[in-house]
Amino acid sequence: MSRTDFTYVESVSPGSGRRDPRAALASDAAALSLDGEWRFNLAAGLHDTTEGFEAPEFDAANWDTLAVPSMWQMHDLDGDAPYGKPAYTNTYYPFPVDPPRIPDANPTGEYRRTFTLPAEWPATGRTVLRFEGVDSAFAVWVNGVLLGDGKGSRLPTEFDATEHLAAGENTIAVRVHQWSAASYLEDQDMWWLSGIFRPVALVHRPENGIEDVFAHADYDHATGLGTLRVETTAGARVTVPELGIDIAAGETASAPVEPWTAETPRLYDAVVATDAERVNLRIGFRTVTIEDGLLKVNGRRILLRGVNRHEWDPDHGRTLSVETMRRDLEIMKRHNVNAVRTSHYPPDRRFLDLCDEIGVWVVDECDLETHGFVHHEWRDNPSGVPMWRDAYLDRMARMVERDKNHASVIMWSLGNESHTGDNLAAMSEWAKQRDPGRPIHYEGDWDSGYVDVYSRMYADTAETDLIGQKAEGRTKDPALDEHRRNIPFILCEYAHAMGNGPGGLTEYQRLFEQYERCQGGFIWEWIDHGVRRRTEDGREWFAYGGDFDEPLHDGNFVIDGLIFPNREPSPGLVEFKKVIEPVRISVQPGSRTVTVANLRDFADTGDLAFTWTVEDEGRAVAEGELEVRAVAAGESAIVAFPAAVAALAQPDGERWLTVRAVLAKDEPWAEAGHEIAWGQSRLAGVSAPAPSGGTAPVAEGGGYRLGGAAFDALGRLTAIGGLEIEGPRLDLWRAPVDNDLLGWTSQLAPRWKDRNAGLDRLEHKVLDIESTADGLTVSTRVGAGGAEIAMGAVYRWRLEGARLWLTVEVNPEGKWDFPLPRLGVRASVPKALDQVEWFGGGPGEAYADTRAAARVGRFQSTVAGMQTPYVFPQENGSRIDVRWASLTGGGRSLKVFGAPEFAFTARPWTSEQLEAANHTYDLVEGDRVYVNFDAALQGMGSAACGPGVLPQHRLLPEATAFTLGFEVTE
Ligand code: IPT
Repeated sequence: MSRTDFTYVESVSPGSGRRDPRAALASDAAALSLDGEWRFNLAAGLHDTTEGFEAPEFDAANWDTLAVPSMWQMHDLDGDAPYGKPAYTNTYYPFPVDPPRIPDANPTGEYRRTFTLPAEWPATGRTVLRFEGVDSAFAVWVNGVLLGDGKGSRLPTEFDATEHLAAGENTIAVRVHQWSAASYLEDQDMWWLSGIFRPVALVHRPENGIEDVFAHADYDHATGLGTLRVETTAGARVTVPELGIDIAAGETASAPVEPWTAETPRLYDAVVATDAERVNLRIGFRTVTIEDGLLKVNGRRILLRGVNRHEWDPDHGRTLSVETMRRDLEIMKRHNVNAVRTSHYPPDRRFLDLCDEIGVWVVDECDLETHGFVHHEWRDNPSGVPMWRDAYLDRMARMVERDKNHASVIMWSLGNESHTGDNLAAMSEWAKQRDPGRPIHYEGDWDSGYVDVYSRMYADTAETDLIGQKAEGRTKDPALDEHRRNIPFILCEYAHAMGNGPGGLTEYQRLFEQYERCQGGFIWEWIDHGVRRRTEDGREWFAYGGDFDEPLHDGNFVIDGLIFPNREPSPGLVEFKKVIEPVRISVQPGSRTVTVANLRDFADTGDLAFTWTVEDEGRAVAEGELEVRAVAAGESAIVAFPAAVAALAQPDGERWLTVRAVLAKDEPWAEAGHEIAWGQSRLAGVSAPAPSGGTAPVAEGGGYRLGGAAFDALGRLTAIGGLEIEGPRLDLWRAPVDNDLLGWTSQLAPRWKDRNAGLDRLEHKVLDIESTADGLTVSTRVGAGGAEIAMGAVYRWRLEGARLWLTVEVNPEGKWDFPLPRLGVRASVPKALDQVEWFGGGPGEAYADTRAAARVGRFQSTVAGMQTPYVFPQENGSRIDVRWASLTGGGRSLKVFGAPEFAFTARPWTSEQLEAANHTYDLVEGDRVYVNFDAALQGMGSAACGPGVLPQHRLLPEATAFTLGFEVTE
C-alpha cells in the first residue's frame, strides 16, 4: 500500500470529489443516519496516523468508541481527557502564521464504522454521503475507496458513494484533522474544537428526483398577494394545498396570503414532487428590499432587536441538540429578541427551520474569519490573495445553496473580521446574482463598496447619532461615499455582554427609534461559552480560556453572553428585554392616563392582554384588567386610569401603579400570561424620612453610647440594639467588572489600584470625635498607603426614637481625576441575618446604566439569592433606588432606611474576596454578611470591547453627603 497522500490538508482547495451544493431538503427519499458510536483513534499528527485504517479488513476492535456527532476535545474533561482539551483564543491563530502551512502537531481523528445497507435500499439512482459539519478538514473512504476530501467546518459536504457501496455490510472511514489550510479561514473568537460535530447520513438520490429547490416566495404589500415560483427539477409539480396552488416547476402562481414576518411567522406547507421524490417545504411569503435607504420587509422598515449567536453547549461544545436550539429561540422570544446574526458561521440547519417556525429575522453568516492577520497589518490576508478565491466562493455557495429557502433568512453575511479584499467582493457578486432577493451584509468593508447595508461594530452612541443623521465622516474612497451614505445602518455587534453589564442599552435604543436609518443591531453575544466542569466535591463551575493550560489564550473573553453557559438568563438579558420591549407603556399620573405605544413593525397588540396593579409601599391594594383596543403597529392608544384607581383612599406611603402587557394566549415560545412589557409611575406619597432632633451621647466603657447604639473609643459603631455590627464605614471599592478591567483606550481598574489611588486598600484615620447635644460626630481621613489623594469622611450620628441616623459627608482631597467604583458605606453583621427584604428597585441587580428593568416594588430574597453567579466573579447584585432594606434571621432584624434612597448589596463574602476569585468555586461563604449601602455606583458601560461608561453614568468624585437610618428589632 502506498504511503497516504496528505496534500489536501495544506491545500487551499476547498475539497475534492464533492457533489455540488444544494438546498437542505425534507425529502421522502431513503435515508440512513450514520450517527452513533464510531470506532475512534486520535493520532498526534499526520506522521502518526494509522496506515490502512480505511480498509474494510482493518481491525479496529481495540480502538475506543466516540459518539458522532461530537467534538473530541469535550470528552471526559473531569476524567483523563483522552482526546485533548479545548483551547481558546480570540483573534490570534494558535499556530505560527505561515499560510497555508499548519503545524506538524496536528491532532487527527480516525473514525470508522460499519453499517448495513437496508435490504429495501433502492437499486437505482445515486447514494450520497452527507456530512453536515466536520471541523476542520477531512477525507472519506467507503469500503476502502477514497471518495474525496472536504473543508469548511460549519458547511455541509456531500460525496457520491454509489459505485463503492455493497449490499449488506459496508465500512466507512473518515480522517479528520484539527488543523488544515482552512484553519486560516476559521479564526472565529471561540474554542478550538474538532471532529464530526454535526450529523452524518447516507441519503438516496432517486433518478428524476428533487435534487435542489429554490422557492421564490414573494409578498406584495400593496396587493396582499403572495407569488410563488420554484426552480427545481424540470417537470416537478409544486402544490400548496392551503392556497389552491398547483403549478409546474418554473411556473408562477399568485394568491392572497398572510405574509411571513418575524412577528407573524406564517408558513404554508408545500410539496415539490416528481414521480420519484417528494419534498416538503414550509413556505413563508415575504419580500426584502433596500428602498429609500432603508432595509424593508414587505414594504416596511424593520427594527432589529438582535443577538449574535454562537452555537454553544457547555457539555458538548458546538454539537447542539434540537431541544437546545429550540430552547435558545424560546429564551430569545421570551426576552423580546427578534433577530439573530449567526456569528460567525451558518448554524446547524435545523436551527433555521426553527427560526422560520418561531419567527426571528436571521442574518445568515458565512463560515469565514481571518482575524489573526490583523496582528500582521493584514499582510497575506486571504481575502485579497487570489489563490484563496475558490475557497471563499465555495463557502458562500455552500451557505446560500443550503439555506436559500428559509423565510427567516433576510440577509447573507460574507463572514466576520476578514478585513477587505477582492475575494469578499467576489462572494458578494456571486450571491447577488444567485439570489437577488437578499441584501448582502459584511462589516469589515468600512467603505461598504460591495455590501447593501452599512454595518459597524461597537460604534459609540455619539457616532451612531451622526450616522443616523447621515452626517458621518466620508469614506476612504470618495467614489463610495454616496453609496454608503444612502444605505441603512446596523450595528452587527454592540454592547459587549461580558460579565456585569452591558451598560448604556437605553441610549442606543433611543437612537434606533429616533433615526429611521439606524435599524438596530445585535448584542455581542448570546451565550457565555463556558465549559461545564465539576470540582472534586461535585460543585459545578465553568471553564474559560487558560483553564486547560493552553500556552496561548484569551482568558474569560469567551464569557461574554447574555445567558450563562447553563442558559440561565443574566441580568443583561433582563435589561435588554425591557429596553427593547415592543410595546411601550407609560403611566401618566398628571392626566391619569396610560399610553400604549406599539413599537412593532407589523403586528397589532391583539395578542396581548393588559393588567394593572396598585401597590402601596409595595403591597398590592387593587388590581384588574385594562381594556386596550388592538393598537396597530407604529400607533399608540391613550387609555384613562381604571375607575377603581380613583376610588382608593390616600395611601400611607408610596403608591405605584404598574401596567403590564402579557400574552393573551399561549404562543409556541411562551405561555399565556408571559410578560412582554410594563410601565409604572408613582401616584402618591414620597417617603423621604429625614433625621431631626437628637440626643447627646453618653460616655461608656471608653467609648460612647447613643440609646441602643454602642461606639468604641475610635467612634466606630459596634452594636445596635444588641446586634453586633462592624462598620458602617466609607467604601469606595468594588471587585472590578470586566468593563473596569478591560478597555480599548484606557482601563479604570488599574487606575483605581495604582500607587496614587489604592481604592482597594484604604485606611481610615480618625481625626476627631465630638459629642454634641444632638449626637456624635466622627471626622476621618480615608486614604491608601503611598497615595496623596484622600477622602475626608465625617460621620454624623443622631438618635431619633428607635432609629439611629447616620449622615456621611464626603470631601475629596487632592487630584481625583477618575470616576469612583462606588461611593457608600460597608458594614457586616452575623451570618444568621440572611433573609432579605427591600422596597425599591428590583427584583434583579441594577446599576446606573443598567437600570431599565428595575421596577419599584417590595422584594424578598436571601443573601445567597442576591448573588449573580458571573462565571468570572466580579461586582454584582446591587439593588437600586432602595427606600429601605431589612436583613432578618436568628430572631433579629436590621432595617436600613434611605433618605430617600440608596443602592444595596448583601453578600456572604467581601469585595476583596470577590475580586480575588477567578472562578465561582473560589467563593466560600464566611460567617458574616457584608452589606454595602451606596449613595451611587459607577455605571457598567461596555469597555470590555467598545465604548466605556457614558458621562451621565460616571461617578465623579465631589463633595457630597448621604444619609441612612438604622433600626434593630427583635
Ligand atoms: C469582535 C468579533 O467580531 C467578535 O467575534 C468578538 O470577538 C468580539 O469582537 C469581542 O468579543 S471584533 C473586535 C475587534 C471588535
